[in-house]
Amino acid sequence: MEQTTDQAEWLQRYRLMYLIRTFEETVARLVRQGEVPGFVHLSMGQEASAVGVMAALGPADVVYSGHRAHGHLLARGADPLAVLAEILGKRDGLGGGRGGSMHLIDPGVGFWGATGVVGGTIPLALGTAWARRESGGIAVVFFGDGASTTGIFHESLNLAALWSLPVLFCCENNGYAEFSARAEQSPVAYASRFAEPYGIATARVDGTELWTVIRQAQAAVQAVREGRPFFLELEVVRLAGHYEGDVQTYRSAEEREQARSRDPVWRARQGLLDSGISEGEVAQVEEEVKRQMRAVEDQALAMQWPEPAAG
Ligand SMILES: Cc1ncc(C[n+]2csc(CCOP(=O)(O)OP(=O)(O)O)c2C)c(N)n1
Ligand SMILES: [Mg+2]
Repeated sequence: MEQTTDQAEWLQRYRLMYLIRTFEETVARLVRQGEVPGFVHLSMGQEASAVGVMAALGPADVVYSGHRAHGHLLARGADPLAVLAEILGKRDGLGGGRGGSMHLIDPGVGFWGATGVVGGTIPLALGTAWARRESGGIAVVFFGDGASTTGIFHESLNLAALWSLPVLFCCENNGYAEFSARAEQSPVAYASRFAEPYGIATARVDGTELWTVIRQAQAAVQAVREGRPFFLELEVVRLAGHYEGDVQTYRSAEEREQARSRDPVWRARQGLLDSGISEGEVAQVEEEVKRQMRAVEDQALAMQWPEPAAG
């Protein structure tokens, strides 16, 4: 079948989501094999949020993230080999192998950094937005529902509203902060409610549905380009543990099963098939991505470590 432009674009977005999933499955296995120094937080269940928001951005926009950042960085267009090399601590990784999974950065694709400090990049996005008011670019910051209970988050919302900064707050609400469900961390059910008293426009969407995220992100980005902050809450699922190795005794089997039924990669795949793209075409994309990841893994494992004495 000859593809229409739309179908080609959908397939391209799905490829990216599938790449993020396959990348993280590879990382999970490498953790089990003892190849990964430091902690790793996987974003399985949050792929539609990453790919959907990035689809609404332009090259002049700047993105920040937190400790669950692999998907954001790959969706922004980073080279999977350079990302995996960094996670493995290799010399040719994005940060020379010194940062690891929680401190990814790639200014070349407009990704100005991730951090293990919960909420830590939110004020950085404010500073970037301030500096970009004249140039037209916007700042986007991803953080979790847990980060929305920190002081730095509220200080940032206050200033962003006061100064009408072009910043898009993307809260990925996966219902957990480490091992605590939302109801155990805050009496406020939804993070976007925090934005309302500051007069910041909000939207709360199903963050597991790619096309919903794209549509809503485009509207949000448009508002921000006109000079107003916007708070986009993406309701996602956390399909993995808080960190790799977390046995999740605090989650019931039913709740985990329910989360799996909202798997964004599976939902995007179904959407492709419903739109008339054949099973064969989808399977071919998946095969190509798996082959790509096998090559990336082999190359990353063969790379050199940094010199201990090097800066
Ligand atoms: C300032 C700070 N406080 C506490 C922690 C410990 N910590 C690491 S992840 C996390 C939970 C974050 O939850 P959320 O923002 O919802 O992100 P998620 O892990 O769900 O993606 C906490 C409390 C930290 N890293 N930094
Ligand atoms: Mg969370």
